[in-house]
Amino acid sequence: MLVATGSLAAFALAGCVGASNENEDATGGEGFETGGSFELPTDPGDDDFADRTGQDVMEVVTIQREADPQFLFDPPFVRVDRGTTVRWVNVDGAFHTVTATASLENRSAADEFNTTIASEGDSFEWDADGTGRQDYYCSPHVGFMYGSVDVN
Ligand SMILES: [Cu+2]
Repeated sequence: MLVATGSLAAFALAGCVGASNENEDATGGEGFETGGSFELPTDPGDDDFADRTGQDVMEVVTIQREADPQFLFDPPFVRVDRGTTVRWVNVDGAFHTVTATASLENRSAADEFNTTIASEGDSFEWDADGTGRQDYYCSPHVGFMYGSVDVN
């Protein structure tokens, strides 16, 4: 079993687990353990991005954990093709937002999008029309719940 103990190491391991089923599962999940504390990087490298290229629609789900971070976007960092529709889905029932930011290190609302996915089943779709990275975060959980879409 995967035991998440480190910070970046745990994140990398979780990513590997997800890799085995990403072809059949367009709905995001990287297979994060609910236990084991770690911290998401605010400067993710290429290897931190889950490859979701070749999909018309891909989903990022919200998950609640028993350890830090308490809430996550899953997968937090995702690479898609230009033209992909990214759909954030609230599956844990907690109040979240999907808020664009110009920087993961200094998270503050930017113009691109800022919406609430307030309860279970709520979703938000964004068409990745441009290229480059679009960083975002959740306002109520700004300290640890964030992610990035890298559009190729
Ligand atoms: Cu949140």
